[in-house]
Amino acid sequence: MTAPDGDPPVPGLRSRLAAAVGPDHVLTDPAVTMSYGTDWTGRWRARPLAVVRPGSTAEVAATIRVCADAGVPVVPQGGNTGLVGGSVPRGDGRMVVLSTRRLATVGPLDRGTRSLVVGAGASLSDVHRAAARVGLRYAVDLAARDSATVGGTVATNAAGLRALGLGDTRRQVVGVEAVLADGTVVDDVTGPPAGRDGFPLAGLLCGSEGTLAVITAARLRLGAPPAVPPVTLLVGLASPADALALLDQPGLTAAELLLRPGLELVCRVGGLPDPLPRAWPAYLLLEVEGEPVLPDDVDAVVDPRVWAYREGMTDAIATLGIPHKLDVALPVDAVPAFVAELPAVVTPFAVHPFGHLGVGNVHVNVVDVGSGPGRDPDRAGLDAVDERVVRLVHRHGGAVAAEHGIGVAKVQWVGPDPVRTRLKRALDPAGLLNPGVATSMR
Ligand code: FAD
Ligand code: 2HG
Ligand code: ZN
Repeated sequence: MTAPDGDPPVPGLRSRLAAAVGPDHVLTDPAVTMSYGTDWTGRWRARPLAVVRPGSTAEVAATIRVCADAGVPVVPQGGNTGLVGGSVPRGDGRMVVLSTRRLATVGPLDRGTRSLVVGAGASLSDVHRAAARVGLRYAVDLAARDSATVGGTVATNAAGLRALGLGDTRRQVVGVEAVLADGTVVDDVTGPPAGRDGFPLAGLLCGSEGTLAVITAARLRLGAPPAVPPVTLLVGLASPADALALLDQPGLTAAELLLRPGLELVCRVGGLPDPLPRAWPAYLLLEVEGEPVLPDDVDAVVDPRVWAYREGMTDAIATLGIPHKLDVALPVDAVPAFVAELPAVVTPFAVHPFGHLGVGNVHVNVVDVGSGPGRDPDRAGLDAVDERVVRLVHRHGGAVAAEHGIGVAKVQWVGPDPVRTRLKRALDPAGLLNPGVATSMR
């Protein structure tokens, strides 16, 4: 394969990849591959050298070996819904995208341990449906459930809408099968679910962001759904600080914060009515398995459909332009002050903060409201704003990376990590897997 535009030629790569996965599953036409080279927000974009779509673990291993021999970096990609730029190549014509979407098997289920083996390319919705068919549920859920894959959610340690009550992905992964950077297949998925002969791969690979191995399958723990449907309500609040008093109640599975400008945006974009008779500066969506505990005078609507206001945020913000997303973690009590200080910090841009208040995870979305979709946010000067938001996060005792991972968006803020660096050197000494992601090495 010869890459255009002066990129280094990689002789014979295409035919070797075709031998590994079949010619139909090696894509090189930019009209097709650019969608794999563009992240969900449109902020990161680079032409893949090729997109390879293996249909089995053996084909993943063969692909990795071909790329390792040729010295071509590999970007593992699932649903490409990641929001930190880690699922697309860096630099035109330099990296192969390994798409896991054909690894979409669901099952078998082990009834005794209530655990389900799933291919890395299965979507979260596939897992939810499989769990529901046997009267169980999978704890992790996101608005991107139809596209986000099991491999991607393990690789990012996705948390999502019910992390408060049910835990993040790490809490659900019992075992993982993966391919290392030299093509070795490692596995603690097959065999008895309680077997622990090998190294606990789930702990190693949850949150590794495609930098240590390509995950090909996972064994996921399923749980019993609540005996009666949960109560979902949206509460109007005079300020985000008022939300804190509502967090301490039994059976709380979700506690999601919205501010009035964000809610208005979702209503406008989604054609939704105002959810409460009067407008409030802030809103808290609560999901409670049991009886919610609320003050008498609270303005609230009880209806599971209020999830639409919360789940519509990301799409609604995308209509304003390409946002700078900083998904940050804060001590829960610090969230109201952090959110109150944000507008001054991001000026002259607009900010839409929202997120998983119950676990202190705030999604800071900074937008150049004048830009409209498609404008390059870096040229608009949003980069400089990140620095100021990061300083505010640190002032409040927070961390810059939370459920979305580090990707390329946060590398400059997290600094070198001795454990990450040593693991990377040990498992991927040539820097084949997702170079530039989550670590400044290679
Ligand atoms: P991708 O975007 O394809 O990849 C993400 C990262 O994982 C990349 O670094 C990639 O290299 C790596 N990767 C992917 N598959 C593999 C694999 N098989 N082996 C090794 N590495 C791999 N995230 C949350 O945590 N909580 C939310 O509530 C949430 N809501 C979202 C809502 C919307 C509308 C959108 C667009 C995104 C949301 N996200 C959320 C972000 C995103 O959905 C998650 O990060 C998700 O885990 C990514 O899954 P994916 O399959 O799309 O992975
Ligand atoms: C969510 O919680 C996602 O809806 C996306 O993590 C957050 O769009 C975002 O910033
Ligand atoms: Zn989130």
